[in-house]
Amino acid sequence: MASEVKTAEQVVKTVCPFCVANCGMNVHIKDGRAVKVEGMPEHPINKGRLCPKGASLIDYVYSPDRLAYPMKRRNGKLERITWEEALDIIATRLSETKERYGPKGLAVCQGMSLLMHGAATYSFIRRFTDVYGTPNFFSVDSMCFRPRLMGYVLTTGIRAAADTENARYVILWGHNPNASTPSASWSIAASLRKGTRLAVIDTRKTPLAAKAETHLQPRPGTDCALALGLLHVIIGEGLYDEDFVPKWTVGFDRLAEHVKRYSPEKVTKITCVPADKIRGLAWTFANVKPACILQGTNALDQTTSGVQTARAIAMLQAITGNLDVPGGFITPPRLRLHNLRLLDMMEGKPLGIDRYPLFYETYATLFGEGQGMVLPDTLLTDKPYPIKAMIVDGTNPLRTWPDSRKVGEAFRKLDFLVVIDLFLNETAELADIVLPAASCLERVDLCSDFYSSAGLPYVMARKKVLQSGECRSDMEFWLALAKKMGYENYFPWENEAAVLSYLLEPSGVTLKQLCEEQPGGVFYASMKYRQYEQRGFRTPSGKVELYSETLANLGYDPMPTHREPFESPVSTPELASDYPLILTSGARMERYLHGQLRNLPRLRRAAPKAVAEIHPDTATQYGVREGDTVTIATRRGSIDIEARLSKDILPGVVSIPHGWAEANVNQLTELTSGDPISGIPAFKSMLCKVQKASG
Ligand SMILES: Nc1nc2c(c(=O)[nH]1)N[C@H]1C(S)=C(S)[C@@H](COP(=O)(O)OP(=O)(O)OC[C@H]3O[C@@H](n4cnc5c(=O)[nH]c(N)nc54)[C@H](O)[C@@H]3O)O[C@H]1N2
Ligand SMILES: Nc1nc2c(c(=O)[nH]1)N[C@H]1C(S)=C(S)[C@@H](COP(=O)(O)OP(=O)(O)OC[C@H]3O[C@@H](n4cnc5c(=O)[nH]c(N)nc54)[C@H](O)[C@@H]3O)O[C@H]1N2
Ligand code: SF4
Ligand SMILES: [Mo]
Repeated sequence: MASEVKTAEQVVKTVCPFCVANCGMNVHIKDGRAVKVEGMPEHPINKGRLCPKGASLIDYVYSPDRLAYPMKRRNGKLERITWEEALDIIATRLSETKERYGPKGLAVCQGMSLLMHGAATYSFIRRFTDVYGTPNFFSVDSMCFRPRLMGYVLTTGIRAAADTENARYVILWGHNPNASTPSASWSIAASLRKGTRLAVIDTRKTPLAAKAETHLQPRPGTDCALALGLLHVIIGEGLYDEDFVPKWTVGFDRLAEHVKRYSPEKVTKITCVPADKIRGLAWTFANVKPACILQGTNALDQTTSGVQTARAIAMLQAITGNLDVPGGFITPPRLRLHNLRLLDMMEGKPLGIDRYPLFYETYATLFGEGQGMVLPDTLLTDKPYPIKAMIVDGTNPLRTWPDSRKVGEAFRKLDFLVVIDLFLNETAELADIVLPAASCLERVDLCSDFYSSAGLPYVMARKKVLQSGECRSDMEFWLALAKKMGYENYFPWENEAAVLSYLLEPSGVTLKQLCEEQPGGVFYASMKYRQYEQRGFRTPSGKVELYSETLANLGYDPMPTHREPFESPVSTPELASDYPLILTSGARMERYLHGQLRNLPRLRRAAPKAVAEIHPDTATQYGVREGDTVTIATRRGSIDIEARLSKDILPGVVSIPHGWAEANVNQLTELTSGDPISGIPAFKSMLCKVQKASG
């Protein structure tokens, strides 16, 4: 019998790329192939577990439809070219664009996956846009969690986070971690077993709502009113922290006056939540300490009151004395990295900032990007100036941005479009140049913003263990392009590892440590509490700003005020007679990441189709039965989708997940419909109608 030659299996520690939880993984490599993936038992976030997405990493990395080499469009068809040719073409076209239209004629769009590369790739791309001179950089922040950050910073000066692990009482507000951050749902379930008390505020009965002691089900887009109702009870009944409030807040009297208008009975009329539930929640939240509110990553942001709702949620925690205490609303330390930005080289401000100035910068927090939701109009009209070239990195605007039809029309007008991705998505189908991106096992990068609910001060590196076709990491692409453009002076690094080593210098952690000595990760700081006692809050007044002079000066409401959604039975009653139902979109599905992962059979089998969730009473009203194909229409367009009847959703509301090519809910959504302060689209509250599809 021939003896088998066995090579030892190597186990590499890395970080899952599929959601903000950043779970640790052990990937087994044998004969140059990744053969198995498991959760890393000693990892502080997932403690050995993986959700179905993470467990599918090997299928993802080896999926047969991955891009393997650069391509160029010739006579409408994509043809293989070399990296050298691709970089030459891009460099030439970018130089021509700059000559003809100035640096602003180039826009760069970055997706959610790139955020999961950690801070390094992001700031590296920004260095490129700075040196080129274009301010027109847009990320998914234009649609995602930015209102929450802006609201927290406007109120407390910090990007606070909820410390659910140490809290005795937790409110989950517009958040279903079982789908969107499974590892957070595991830790909340563990806390419940230890006696933590839980309330859930969600339009649907989520798995944790079923376990919570109270579940409030507001009409979509009315959470700001609900928060004001809670403040009404807490202030009216004197349940606030009498030491903290006078010492550390400004505008308390004005807030007390303001919330008098939001009695529980009045709030019931707006939100559909019974008044006794509002009183009960306010009372418990104010009395059980420490307590915190874990706000979903975007559900409340994607409404007309995004920033103001986040402000009210910050205030609830501040006035009850839960700010910056263990188990409360805390400030996670951040990894200190070199700043790669060269802001002086950027020409002017990005698009959208004249309309949404705080989106660019809120106090000392420089977000520094444009509001991408105005970009399609600019592409279509050349106003205020032409943007003719675009590089799209790790995002698929034709599926994930609102009003897909208009976005497609706008992108087709570009003179030159480059897409770098792992797959040929709809946006890549329009591109002049398509580049193959490396997966997380084919690149080195840093992961530092660990999403335990409170943001763990932990850093871990991903290691390059495979090479797939001619794929290159995003950072390698931008580095090669910078060199091709003649920017060596600003990009002196030889490769990714050199960039990362440089970036890490101020952190006290080295790349060698993360790759070789402590590949499972390093705690880089310890948590600190009540930091405001030394230096005050980083707001203009140095205190928690219940009343915001900054907002008042810009013409916004200085205190959180409920604004009806841009379309609702209350704000647009005539429209509601034609479109009588409320549509909320984008509740996460555990198996998929936005538009991704549906190509993996092991994930697809259990969730093969897009479905719209509708309450049985509402379905009966429209003659719809379980499994029927229905046409759902808004003013923007219509899609056909299967109906799933569920008592878990509020009657009169339809919930459709995003990311499905064959039933793209973004044919129904609108670009500039949402929050007047941040410009985030109102994905979570629109008007729609439902009928059984013909044929
Ligand atoms: N599996 C998976 N995980 C993901 C993602 C993914 O695509 N797939 N995407 C990642 C990204 S980028 C993000 S931003 C996060 C999003 O994360 P979250 O915003 O936390 O999204 P969900 O966990 O789906 O929770 C949203 C909940 O809000 C409820 N809801 C909808 N409208 C309203 C409303 O008006 N008021 C209230 N109170 N509730 C409402 C929905 O029913 C849903 O249960 O998820 C991240 N994680
Ligand atoms: N209606 C509705 N629409 C929504 C939302 C909603 O709730 N409702 N949510 C919005 C939110 S919060 C977000 S964050 C956006 C997300 O929007 P996108 O970021 O556009 O979402 P994805 O579908 O994940 O697209 C990412 C693309 O990046 C590619 N990719 C993955 N990893 C890498 C990588 O390492 N490098 C490169 N170059 N490419 C990579 C994937 O193959 C995919 O084609 O969607 C938004 N759209
Ligand atoms: S919870 Fe998120 S990070 Fe963890 S395995 Fe699942 S997708 Fe990956
Ligand atoms: Mo997001």
